[in-house]
Amino acid sequence: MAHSMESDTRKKLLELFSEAKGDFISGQKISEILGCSRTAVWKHIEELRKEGFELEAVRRLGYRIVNTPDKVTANEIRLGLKTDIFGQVIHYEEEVASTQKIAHQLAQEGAKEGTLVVAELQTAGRGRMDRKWFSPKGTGIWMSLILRPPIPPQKTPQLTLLSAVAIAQAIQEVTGLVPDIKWPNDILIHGKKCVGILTELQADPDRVHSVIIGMGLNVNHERDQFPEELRDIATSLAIEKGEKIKRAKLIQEILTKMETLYRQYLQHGFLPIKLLWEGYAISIGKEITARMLNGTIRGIARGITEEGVLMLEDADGVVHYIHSADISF
Ligand code: BT5
Repeated sequence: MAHSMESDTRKKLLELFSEAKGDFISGQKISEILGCSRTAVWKHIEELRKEGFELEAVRRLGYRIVNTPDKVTANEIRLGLKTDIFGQVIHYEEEVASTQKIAHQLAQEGAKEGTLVVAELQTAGRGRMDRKWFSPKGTGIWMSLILRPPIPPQKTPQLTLLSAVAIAQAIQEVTGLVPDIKWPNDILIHGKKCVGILTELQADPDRVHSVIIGMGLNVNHERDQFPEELRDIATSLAIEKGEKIKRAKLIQEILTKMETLYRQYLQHGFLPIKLLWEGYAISIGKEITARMLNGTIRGIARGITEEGVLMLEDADGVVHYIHSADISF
């Protein structure tokens, strides 16, 4: 596996281009700021070009960035990223079994909060309960974020809901589409799933070591790129929007929204998140079926508790508190 943790120089160079907002920066200035020779600058530029960045070079004016590729490399995500913590360390891989697996490993080795693992392709992407998550190359966002929240393990499902809100907000901001959240971990557009979230823990009974938030978004898939069995239940943002979306831009927006909500959450608790979540929720007030490991309950979804637990009222008026289930309408 080729690891790509780019050099600080490259990071600085991308920051420079980001600050220049499409204007030229002279080679001289770049070499002064980066503290390297003009030849070295030129080599870095060539490297960026190989990654698909379009850079214009004009004599006496210098370099400017014309276009960024639709890639999810660390460079792409970094260019213009405005967070303090989330995504400040990025592990990008072309191909992985599952970004969750790598994130778990890194978390165990002590990775910092906010570390992001992202890949172009997952060969063994997974959903809850070992279900498969379809993660083809180049069209989706397959990523895992490492958090180290000072909360007890039983509260971590709240982070799934927090992530769902952040992703919904980011989708709305970038595409203008208005997504729905289906408790607990699906985001739908026009009734079809385009995002799945998988929250996993490394914890003792009373202490969380890390929470790994796995996020899978169908972004630029076309209808016929989905396997038969998903075609009627899944969709992508591009299908719904009618145009392709820059994935790195969306990742940046997700990280930004998540960081903001996470700060709010740590400061004020779950209530503000719950209110936002309810604004996107489609299951509440509706008749639904909840399938759990130990049985099925049909009833009216009455809402979620302060803890993020679903309240489901059956035909006898009994309210069931559901921690994890699959919901259908
Ligand atoms: C989820 O599980 O929705 C969580 C998916 C999390 C995926 C991310 S990608 C990055 C990170 N690395 C991983 O390995 N995983 C995470 P669940 O609620 O169990 O839903 C799984 C079900 O969704 C499957 O059984 C299929 O029916 C359906 N499905 C599979 N792939 C899909 C896709 N690409 N789009 C929509 N639905 C899909």
